[in-house]
Amino acid sequence: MTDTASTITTTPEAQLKSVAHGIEDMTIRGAAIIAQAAAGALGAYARGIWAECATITIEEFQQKMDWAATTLVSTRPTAVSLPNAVRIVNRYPKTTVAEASETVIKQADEFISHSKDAARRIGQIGQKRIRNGDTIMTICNSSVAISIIMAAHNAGKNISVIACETRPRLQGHITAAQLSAAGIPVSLIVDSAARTFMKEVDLVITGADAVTITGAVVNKIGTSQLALAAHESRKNFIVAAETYKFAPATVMGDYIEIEERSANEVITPDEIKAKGLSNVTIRNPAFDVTPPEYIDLIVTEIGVFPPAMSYRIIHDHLGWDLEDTE
Ligand code: RI2
Repeated sequence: MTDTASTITTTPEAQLKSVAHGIEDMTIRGAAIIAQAAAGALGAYARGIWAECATITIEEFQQKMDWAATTLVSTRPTAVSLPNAVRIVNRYPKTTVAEASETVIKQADEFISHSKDAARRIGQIGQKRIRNGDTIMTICNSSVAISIIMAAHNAGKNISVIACETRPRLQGHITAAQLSAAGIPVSLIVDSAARTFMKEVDLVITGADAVTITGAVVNKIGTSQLALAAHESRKNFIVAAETYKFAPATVMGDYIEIEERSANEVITPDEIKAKGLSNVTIRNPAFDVTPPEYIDLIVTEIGVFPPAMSYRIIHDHLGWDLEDTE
């Protein structure tokens, strides 16, 4: 299709790349939203290539869908919700392009609907672990951790929240704004104050980017320090994670890659120069790993589980068997 002054058109490839770029630069962020965006992009792409060329063969369709899947999965390496979503959506009968395309579109819609419903269910289930008068600490901006907190608030429980600002991208500001707008008393703290305030906290609730076979949880950098401080203070540490954030590849011994992002997020080149830090190495891992022994409960849309039950969820609920190994 050609762009003219009167109509701005774009190709299915350009549309998919636009979503991939948004995930990469974190315009689209949060493990659930990333997964929903990838699912939607795959559905739109299948629809687009089928509409663009009715003579496309099933082999050509498959090649294009494989390109789309690889493009999306390569954007951010840690949140397993992304490859899980792509794997779930990008399965279709290798019969006709019409049937394949319709299957991808249907599965994309179903995944997005399931993901939104899962967040609601996690809120309903998780809020039962919050008592009236509780103070909850959280980090980053997890839509499902917020779903639990909001569900407790909407159930009439008198709660307050301590939100860690979450350097370097300060997603904690989003959490503080969302919860205070709902009328929940919120305190915003610097991340390094987490242990100091832990004595005022009744429980910690975080999200997850990945849950491994051992029940370890990969989440925003700083999460493991909250878990350590909660463990020291004998406070419950609860993780909110949909089942599609559990990591099948870890069954076969794979590690979850911890994304290392640009140093510019931590300190700008001008600041480096002005502060005489030119010979200093700036490290910026976006996530860390919390061992299962510091996690009391994982709240999923199918119920609450101890970290040790992770394999059951991967095997029984994600329907993942050893022979699925790539
Ligand atoms: P939900 C986010 O990562 C945070 O680590 C958050 O806890 C996790 O994804 C899960 O978010 P980033 O996208 O899926 O901010 O619970 O790097 O919204």
